[in-house]
Amino acid sequence: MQSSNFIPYKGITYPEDVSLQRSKDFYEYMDRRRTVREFSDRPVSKEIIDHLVMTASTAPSGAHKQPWTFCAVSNMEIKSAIRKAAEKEEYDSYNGRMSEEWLDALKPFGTDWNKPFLEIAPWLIIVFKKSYDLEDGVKSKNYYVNESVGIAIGFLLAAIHNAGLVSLTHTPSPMNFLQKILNRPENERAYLLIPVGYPEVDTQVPAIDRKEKEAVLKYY
Ligand code: IYR
Repeated sequence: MQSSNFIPYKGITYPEDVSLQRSKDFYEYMDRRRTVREFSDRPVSKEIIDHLVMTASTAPSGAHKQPWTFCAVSNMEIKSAIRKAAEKEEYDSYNGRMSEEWLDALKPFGTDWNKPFLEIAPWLIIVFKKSYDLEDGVKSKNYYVNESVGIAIGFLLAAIHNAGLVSLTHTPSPMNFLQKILNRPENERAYLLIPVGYPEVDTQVPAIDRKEKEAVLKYY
C-alpha cells in the first residue's frame, strides 16, 4: 500500500540497440575523464557552476535527505586563506604524517605539499556532509551519509567532465579548517575539496592505465 504521494515515473527507455550504443558512447566519454592538477585561471560562469552542483544534488541519498552542502568559492581572499591553511596541513603530512608506503604510492603522480591550484582554479567546490540535519536548532537524523555524499560527488565529477571542464579530487588532511574558513554550522563536516576550471594549456597527466574488465567485473 502506498503511504505517501506517488506520481508517474517520467524516465526515458530506448530500444535495445540504442541502449547498447548509448552505454558504449558514455563509457568511452567517461573514460576520457582525467584528474588534472594544473588549472588555467580562465573564468567559469556562476551559471555553469549552478548546473554542475544541481546535477550533483540529483543523486540518490539515504531517505532522500540530500545530506550535503556544496560551497562554491571564487573569491580570491577566501581561496588564498584556503590555500594557506591547506598547505600548512599538507606540509606536515608530506613531512612525517604520511607513511613511506603512502609517499611511494603517490610518487607516480608527482604530488607534494604545494597547492597553487587552490588559488589559480576559478572555482573551489568544497563539499560538506551533514552528519545530521539542524534546522532552527532542531536536530534530525540523516542516513548513509558517506555513501550519499560519495554518490553525489560522482555525479558532480561526471557533470564537470560533460561540460568540458576539469577537476581534482583534493583531500587536504585534516580538513576541519574548511568548516572554520567558510563558517559552516556544527552539523557540517568537510568531505572533499574540488577545484574546477579549464586545464592549463599543454598540461600533462600521469601515463596510467585503468584496470581491465576481467579485474573489476565478475558475473554470476
Ligand atoms: N592529500 C594529499 C595526498 C594525496 C593522497 C592521495 I590517496 C592522492 O591520491 C593524492 C594526494 C594531497 O592532496 O596532495
